[in-house]
Amino acid sequence: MTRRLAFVPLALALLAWPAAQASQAPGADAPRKAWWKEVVVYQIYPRSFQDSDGDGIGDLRGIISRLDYVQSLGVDVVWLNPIYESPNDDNGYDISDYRAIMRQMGTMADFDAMLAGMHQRGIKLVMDLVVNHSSDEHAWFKQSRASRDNPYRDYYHWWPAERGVPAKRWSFFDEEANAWRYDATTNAYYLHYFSRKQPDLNWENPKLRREVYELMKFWFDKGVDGFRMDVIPFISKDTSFPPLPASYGGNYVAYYARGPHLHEYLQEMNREVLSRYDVMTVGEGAGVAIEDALDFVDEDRKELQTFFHFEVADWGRRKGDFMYPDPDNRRLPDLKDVFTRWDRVFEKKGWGTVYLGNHDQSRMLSRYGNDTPPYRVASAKMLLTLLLTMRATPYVYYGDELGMANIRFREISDYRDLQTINYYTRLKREGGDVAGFLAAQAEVSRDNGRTPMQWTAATNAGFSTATPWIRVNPDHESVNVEAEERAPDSVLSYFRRLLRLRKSEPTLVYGAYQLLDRDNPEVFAYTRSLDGRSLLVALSFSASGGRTAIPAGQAPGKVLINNLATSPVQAAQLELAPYQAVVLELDRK
Ligand code: TEU
Repeated sequence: MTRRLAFVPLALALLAWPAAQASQAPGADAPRKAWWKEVVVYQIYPRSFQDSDGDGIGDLRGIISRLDYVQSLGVDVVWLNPIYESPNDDNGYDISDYRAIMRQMGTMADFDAMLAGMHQRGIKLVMDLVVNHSSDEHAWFKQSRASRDNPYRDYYHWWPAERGVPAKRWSFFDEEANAWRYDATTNAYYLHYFSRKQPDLNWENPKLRREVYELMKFWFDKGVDGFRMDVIPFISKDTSFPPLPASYGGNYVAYYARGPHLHEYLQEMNREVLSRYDVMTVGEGAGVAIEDALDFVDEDRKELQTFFHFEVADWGRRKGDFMYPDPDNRRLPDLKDVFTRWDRVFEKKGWGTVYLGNHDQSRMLSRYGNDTPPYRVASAKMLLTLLLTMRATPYVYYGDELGMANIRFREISDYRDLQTINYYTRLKREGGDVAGFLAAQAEVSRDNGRTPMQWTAATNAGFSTATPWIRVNPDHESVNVEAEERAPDSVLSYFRRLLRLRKSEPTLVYGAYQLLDRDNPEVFAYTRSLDGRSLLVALSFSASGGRTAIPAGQAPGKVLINNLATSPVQAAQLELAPYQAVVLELDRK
């Protein structure tokens, strides 16, 4: 199946044009309609979803065997983290061959079968595009490092050592937090924003950009439906590598996200590749300031469709060091402000995304909800309600539909993630507080979000017949698909109902968002309105429930969904039980 728009005959395209215009949402200011605004995306971390060949690592045949389950959720799109050939320094985010499947994941034939199986079920596939950097084991880098006059030398960023030590660049994963690595073969330093095994590709070289566009076409021509673009704002660099400008106040990530030719390259990518296919794009907007956000997704600029911002992910974590939680940065009104300010950005142009968990975050339930026994089910349902009632494309992370929680490792030997391990190594060498760091990571490490999918109460949770690559959460004995399928009041059953509600209510997709009761420390309440229809969403973020008023001039109408059996409606106000979530119609008085 090829969806190259260039192949659509002109007459057909002209016929389709007025229809596309007619389907626009009414009202000059309402967002334009598009299929990728209406979908719900389910993210699968392939290493941890289902192992089929007994090596303890999830794989493509495993995913194929679970496609009926994915379809039963009602989701429209699967986003799959990288499955390309990789030495797995960073679990596939270090790619050594962009056109091959990682051996542990299976073969290209398995991939083709998986994609066909998804399409048969009406599910689209979004792949991960990791092109800010490659693996140091990629053939390009092997060539590049071999000699200074190698034709691939300029595929990466090199700083000749005779010019002295290059200006500091901070690295996310390096054992010394240093993004320059000296390589003796050619007496030069290479740049790596991530690990030493993830050298940054040189986008200032047009040959490299052409290679990227060709590999994107390779996957689109296979029928892939879109890309999630890893740290895409980092691609362009000032290759004079000056010291960090003082105006950044030490914030390297913000600097990385503002390279001199970034938008030029995104427009080129759109022209050369994206505009030729009917696909979806979501950039990982690491480091992007809110005032720069629209530049990436304004339709008129022809760059990307959407991106992930980091302000919800940063809430609850220490400013300036996301490896630590921060109890003083957990006020509900601040979280509401994040949602409200980002909704405003895309009010007239562009479009947003919403996520509460992914493979780089600890579990949604443990971070924003309450995973203690009396509240875990209600708060997991409440958070899913938030996800599916925002004006933005929702991304649901595997296992969050069950209420999976943080595993909270105690020992450094339990961890598999280089981010935690390398930070620990540095702290230990510097004589830092490693016990404090381990306590922090138990709450916020990425490995919390990477434990195996919980299918059953059996050994290894039905994920694998072998010892899994990372430990299974012991709570799988009660939190698992099999048990939740049987229980009508489970998180899973609620999620399916909620998803049907989202899909049947255009108001939840396109309706204007209005925050209510901003200073309420317990309840997050807002309305969504479209074409005279108004819905009220009220969410308790508190173990003591909370109350909020029905907006003046309105009366509570039909309750569309409620995560608890008790009704919160009390005349002119809602009295919410702990972690209660409700969506109801508002009638004009
Ligand atoms: O993440 C980039 C990124 O900004 C993360 O390092 C994030 O800040 C951090 O993990 C929060 O805990 C992307 C991928 O999503 C991540 O999995 C990769 O490790 C990274 O790029 C390098 O490719």
